[in-house]
Amino acid sequence: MLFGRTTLSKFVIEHTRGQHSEMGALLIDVAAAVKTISAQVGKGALSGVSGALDVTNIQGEVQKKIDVLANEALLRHCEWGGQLAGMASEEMDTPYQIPEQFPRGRYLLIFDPLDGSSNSDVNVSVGTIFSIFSRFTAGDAEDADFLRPGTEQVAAGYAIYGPCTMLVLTVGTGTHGFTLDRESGNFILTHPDIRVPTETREFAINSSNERFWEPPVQRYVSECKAGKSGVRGADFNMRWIASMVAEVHRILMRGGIFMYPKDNKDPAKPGRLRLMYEANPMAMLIEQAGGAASTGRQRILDVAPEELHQRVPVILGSREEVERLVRYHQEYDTGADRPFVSPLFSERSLFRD
Ligand code: AFP
Repeated sequence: MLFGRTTLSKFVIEHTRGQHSEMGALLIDVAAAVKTISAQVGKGALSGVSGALDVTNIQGEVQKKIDVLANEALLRHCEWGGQLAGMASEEMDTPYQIPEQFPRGRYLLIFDPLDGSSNSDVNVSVGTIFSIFSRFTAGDAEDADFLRPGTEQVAAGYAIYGPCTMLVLTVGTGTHGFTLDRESGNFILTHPDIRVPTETREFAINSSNERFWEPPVQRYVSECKAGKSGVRGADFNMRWIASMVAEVHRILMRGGIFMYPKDNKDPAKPGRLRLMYEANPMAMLIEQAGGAASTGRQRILDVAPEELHQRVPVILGSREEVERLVRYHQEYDTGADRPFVSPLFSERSLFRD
């Protein structure tokens, strides 16, 4: 029944001809890792790898067995092919050197093997996020080689492990979605050239952090919540899955805005999400689909990374809403807006000292 449909292999071979022809083979290896992870995640409690390990990763987050397994799947599937100069992962403190016995190539692969894994025990969609950079030379990558702005990504994507498994990919020519046909084992192009609607009436944010947000974000969310009776003159809906892949996937499918903004919960952390393997690849996918992605004060893809596991504020999705929130940040920073006052944060609020 699926004869004649475009498979992921056909797509990447056709879309990476020329300058990036070796990247096609790498993407096919990434897809193989994704199928392995999908099979494990799909087994749920039957996999024997549910639950936490007694260790934390570089982020200070408790590692789950399935995080480690997903990490291993990506390393083993991608290290041998001769396309890579190195890999880096959320789950490893320092970049991974390609073992001596394998040839080296010029690409760098950076990934979050299982984003949202704290949701895996409750059977909510989770995902793998990846980003690919190209170096000018082949050979072992130095740590500094990974610290490149998102504008230099040559490919980015995510896999979502939900009711079905999908791989959503960009090689710089639009954002395209492939659905895993479990019978044939092929990823089939089902969502070519995804476009994020420019307008939306749906926002996603963890509002339990409201008291820690900056005024521009408080202003934006409060206006959305005011609905028809407020300045926006329209009712908004809110969603929060706490799984970035699921959130971004919804936005690619039907629009919306996702925010994990700067807050003052922990002044040492300028945001919650990681630049190199969460924000950058998602920003490239969203921009390639016609959306926008910002920290609130800078285009995410322009952020110059200082360290591999660096965190950034993330605001992405439908262009008009992201631009509105960027404007609110500018107005706040220049003092052009009237001070934003919410009943929760007013002079007599419980949250004031
Ligand atoms: P985990 O991979 O540790 O579960 O983190 C997932 C995540 O980084 C991202 O997918 C969510 O958007 C975000 O965390 C949710 O964070 P909160 O629990 O603070 O809402």
